[in-house]
Amino acid sequence: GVTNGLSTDPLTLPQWVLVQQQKEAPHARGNLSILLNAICVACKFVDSAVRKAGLSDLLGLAGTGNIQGEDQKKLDIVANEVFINVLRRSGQCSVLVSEEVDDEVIIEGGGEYSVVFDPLDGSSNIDCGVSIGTILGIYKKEKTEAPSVKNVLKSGRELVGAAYCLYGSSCSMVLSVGKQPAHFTLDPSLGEFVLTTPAMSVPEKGNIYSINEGNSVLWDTAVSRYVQECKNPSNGGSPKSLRYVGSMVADVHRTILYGGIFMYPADRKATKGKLRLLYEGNPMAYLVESAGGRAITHEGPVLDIVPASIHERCPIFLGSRIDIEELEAFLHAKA
Ligand code: AHM
Ligand code: MG
Repeated sequence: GVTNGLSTDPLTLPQWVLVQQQKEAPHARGNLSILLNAICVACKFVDSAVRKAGLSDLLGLAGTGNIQGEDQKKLDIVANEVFINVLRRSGQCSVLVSEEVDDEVIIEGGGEYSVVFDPLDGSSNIDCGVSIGTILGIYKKEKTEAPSVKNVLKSGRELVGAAYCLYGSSCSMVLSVGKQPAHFTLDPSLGEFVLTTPAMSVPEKGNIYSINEGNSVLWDTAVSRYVQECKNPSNGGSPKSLRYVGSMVADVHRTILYGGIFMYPADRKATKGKLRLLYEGNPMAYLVESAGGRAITHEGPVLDIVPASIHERCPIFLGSRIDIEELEAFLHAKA
């Protein structure tokens, strides 16, 4: 109920998790619930660090690099440490893969779950106060499987859950464990994520395209022609609007809410695209598909790719079902 403009019946993320467990798996031991609650705590910690970054000397470079040869920002490192520590302490994980850590982290005697994550995505936006986010994918291993990198070198179809947290004008968590994603908004005064949309669905079609157009000289013919079609539809319809934040979480969140298409294609320079399959492409593809949208590479579904290594990249096009179908007509056309 809403009384005097206040929801007097808030459902917090930990409560939602418990309700789901009682509904879906009444005999489960609650290990996934413990893991999801741990993720929730880490996201709240990072949100709080992001909000006060300028005040507590957390902006700027840390003076180190990660395996991708990228400079690490101080907040990248803080976020990475928080997620590693909180996930390890949850007791539910045996393998962790982070964008910021070269090798997989194996936790001996940990639980059945493995988590792949980008602790703070959109680093180029940190220092100017533009939205950034965290992306996570969750796998479960067989009890007999030894903890190893093999637990996560699986296609995205094997994910048991995925989530992102957007540190934006408000802090949003979008989470799916096999069903349509649920959207939670952080109530800063409660310090709790409160359920704001129980089941999200991507509009069938949108009027926004989102791509780093600065790379257009490097695109292949299909992508160039499709983007031209977005700007100047051959049926004489209205052009799409261009929106590109440069933080995948923000661009994907908008795409799920408003519809349209987000693209990071392979190009002449980045021959496998830029985004990482395990902790960027797959979790987002899983969430978008769970919301009724689609996510593909130049060839087929992102979720069908079986990764060979933990930091590999993949091209990605995701969004509204009809927009992706229109793109496919260009991708499959003979040059
Ligand atoms: P990062 O992991 O170094 O932050 O890079 C990933 C980000 C994504 O959030 C975003 O979609 C993309 O890089 C933007 O790249 P570009 O600046 O090349 O457009
Ligand atoms: Mg990233």
